Amino acid sequence: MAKTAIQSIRATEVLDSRGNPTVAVEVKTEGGACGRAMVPSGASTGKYEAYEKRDGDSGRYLGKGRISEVKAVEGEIATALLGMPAENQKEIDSLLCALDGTPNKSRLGAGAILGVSMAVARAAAAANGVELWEYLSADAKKRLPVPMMNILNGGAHADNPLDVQEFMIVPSGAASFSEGLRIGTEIYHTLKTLLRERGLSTGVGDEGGFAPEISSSEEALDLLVEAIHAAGYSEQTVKISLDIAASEWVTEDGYRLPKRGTHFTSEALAKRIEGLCQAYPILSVEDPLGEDDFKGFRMITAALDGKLVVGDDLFVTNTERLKEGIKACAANAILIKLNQIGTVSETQRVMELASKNGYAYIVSHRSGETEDTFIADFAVAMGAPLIKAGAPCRSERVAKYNRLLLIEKALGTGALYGL
Ligand code: 2PG
Ligand code: MG
Repeated sequence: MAKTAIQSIRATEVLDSRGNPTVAVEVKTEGGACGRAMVPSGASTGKYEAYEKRDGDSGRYLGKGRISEVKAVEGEIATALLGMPAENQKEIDSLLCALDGTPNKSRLGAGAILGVSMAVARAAAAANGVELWEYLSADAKKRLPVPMMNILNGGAHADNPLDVQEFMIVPSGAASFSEGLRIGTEIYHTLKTLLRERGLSTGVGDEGGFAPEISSSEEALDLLVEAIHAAGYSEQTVKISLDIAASEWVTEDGYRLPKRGTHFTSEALAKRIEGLCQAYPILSVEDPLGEDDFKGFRMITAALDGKLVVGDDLFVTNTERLKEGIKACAANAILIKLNQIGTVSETQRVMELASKNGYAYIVSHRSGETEDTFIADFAVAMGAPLIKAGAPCRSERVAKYNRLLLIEKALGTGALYGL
């Protein structure tokens, strides 16, 4: 039996950063290599995402248990995969999809499938004696992604009155990843001081960003600009990115801000966001419109020439959805979340399609995370120019940044950085 053949697959129900159950998977090879992975979970999930299967047993974790996915991993999936070489990632991922047999992985559950897919990649890397980023590398050039740090939280990630979900700072003008991370972190602490001075709360939301009792986007953006300047930086070095997460606002007749109650048509919402993008140093805007509003996306992409318009719920890391977007000229960048599609190989495929069609890609965490740092290695391996991993606060967010610091060190002077 080959040393890299899969010998065992185990799964465990563990907790994510919001205290909800998720799935951890451990894959061992005949040669004694081991790969572990944990699956994240979203709050503002797109309706076209792969299916996160929860038990629905109200007697355990308020119905949110993941025992059925654990059983799927240790039962059907393990039976099908035992003995296969762990390097056969593509074959294993196709087999997982075929075994599930549904278009959205709802039979076995996307958590079970992705947990196995990621743990297999880690086991193969370990069996080959290399780091995950080296093992998955598509390119000889190594790029460290620019961090998009979500330092003001709103929307579904915080109980404050802000309707926009994420206000991020992006130190794209820094000389290196470590310098960018330091700059972003200094701005984060400076923002904390500014909030305190104004008597605003410095409690944090799901992604470690502050969640003060402010309601207007302008007020939030003014605070960010002030914090950038007060920390000693300029808009040349540090840009701002927004995740509007507008799928959360969709109603039968357009959009309604859930907290403020204001109503918009697609055109009016696009205009409102265009206005914000022109008034502030904005690099990118994610999900400015809802997940079915390809027409609105096309409009705003044309209007916001030179800025990144990012599809998250719109594309859900899915090649078919991205193809539709390319045809419709909707957005010019795609957010990449492994658990939206459910296997490593499918995620790589959508990134290749994006790249071929001139769409930028941004690797992203979920609002419900774990200490797993897979996305840090994955971003480097895939040459992603940007990574969205939250504020420099809370260990499930910081773990990704710390992992990137270690990769940067390992790469030495060979590491590229910047957009
Ligand atoms: C998003 C993500 C991550 P969630 O909308 O981009 O920030 O949030 O994981 O809740 O979908
Ligand atoms: Mg989003």
